[in-house]
Amino acid sequence: MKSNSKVKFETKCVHSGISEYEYGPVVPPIYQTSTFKFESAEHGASLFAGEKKGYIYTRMLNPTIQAMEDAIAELEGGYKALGCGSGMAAVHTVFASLTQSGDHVVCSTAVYGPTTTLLNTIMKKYGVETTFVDTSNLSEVKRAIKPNTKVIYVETPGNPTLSISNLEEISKLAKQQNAKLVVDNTFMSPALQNPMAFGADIVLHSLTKFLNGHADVVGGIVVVKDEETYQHFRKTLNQLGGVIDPFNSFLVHRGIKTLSLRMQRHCENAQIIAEWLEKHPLVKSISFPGLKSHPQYELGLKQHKGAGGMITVELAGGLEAGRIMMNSVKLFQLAVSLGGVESLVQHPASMTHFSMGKEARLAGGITDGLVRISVGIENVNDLISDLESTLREVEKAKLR
Ligand code: LCS
Repeated sequence: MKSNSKVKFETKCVHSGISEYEYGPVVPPIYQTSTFKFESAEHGASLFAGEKKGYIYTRMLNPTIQAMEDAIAELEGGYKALGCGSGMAAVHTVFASLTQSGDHVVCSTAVYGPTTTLLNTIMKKYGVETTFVDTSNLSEVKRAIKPNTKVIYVETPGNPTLSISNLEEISKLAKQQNAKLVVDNTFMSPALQNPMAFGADIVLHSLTKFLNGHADVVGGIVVVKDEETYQHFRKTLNQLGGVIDPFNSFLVHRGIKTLSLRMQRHCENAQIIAEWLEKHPLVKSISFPGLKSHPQYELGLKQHKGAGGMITVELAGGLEAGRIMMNSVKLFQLAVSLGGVESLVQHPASMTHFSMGKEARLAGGITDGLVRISVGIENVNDLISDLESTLREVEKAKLR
């Protein structure tokens, strides 16, 4: 389907990225090949020289991968996209493309743990310095910008605190500084938030989460706005080598067809569960963008089309209470990752955000008692029954 088509998002989910293929299949074939034959020596040379268009080698480009990339570029309102082997490969491709030694990055404190670790280790080793700030607080972002700031990197809602950053205002700050605003849109998916509509330059996702939606693929994607950036990023990705493969691209493209439906159910279920949890006497604090108690609730209404499927809670009784909760769930599964059709719980301090270290965690509001819930698309009453019996186990321990 052609880009910039006027059809609605739900229709784009079904049709984006699909073009004409030999024999007329309605879904893109899986081109499970590492390399492509040239018609002649001259043809091969002209492909490498960029004089002719065509496929050369799957690390460089492959039709199944490209179909999935085109679909996501369209859903995000971008120009083109680059499929990566994981969300972290996407994060690395972005920093390797946009920075060099001596540059500075401003990054949200509430980001996926390994993103913080990548900036604090590998990027630091190559001479890129990062200042971590609460990007939901604009004056902190302003204060952190230095003459050599090249990237402002925002995750909104942030993992795992779900704090929301004002993309429109941060994009103005980035423009003034001639820096790029990069947004990790994993928690919302393009169904609920399009950061480029608020001025973001680059959008990335872990495809492992809502976009694929079925917990059976690890992948990432970077969406860009123009040909020059696309070519630059493509060269970097080709050199780093962290590309996605054709079969995983096929699965992601298949998952996208139900993205709109799935996100609707994730949002409905999470809203009901968050409201239920907020009233529960054992819940000390809760963060969910769809609750009026969320500090950036109003901003969320402007920036999102829905509050998403992620909830973070702190139980009265702290870490021990959270441990009992995680060990007694039956329908919810105790596993990291998120955004799949099945509901999951996990403990950020000892799991997803462990690598950051306690000091960085506390600076980002990630206390030891936080439990993160990824709400799936099951029947919401079944999910609540599971949480009810789980919290009865916590109550029995008399930790309050
Ligand atoms: N960005 C966000 C917001 C993420 O949540 C993750 C993974 C990544 C990037 C990296 O993606 P990956 O390389 O895993 O595809 N988040 C995970 C989480 O919260 N639990 O397990 C993985």
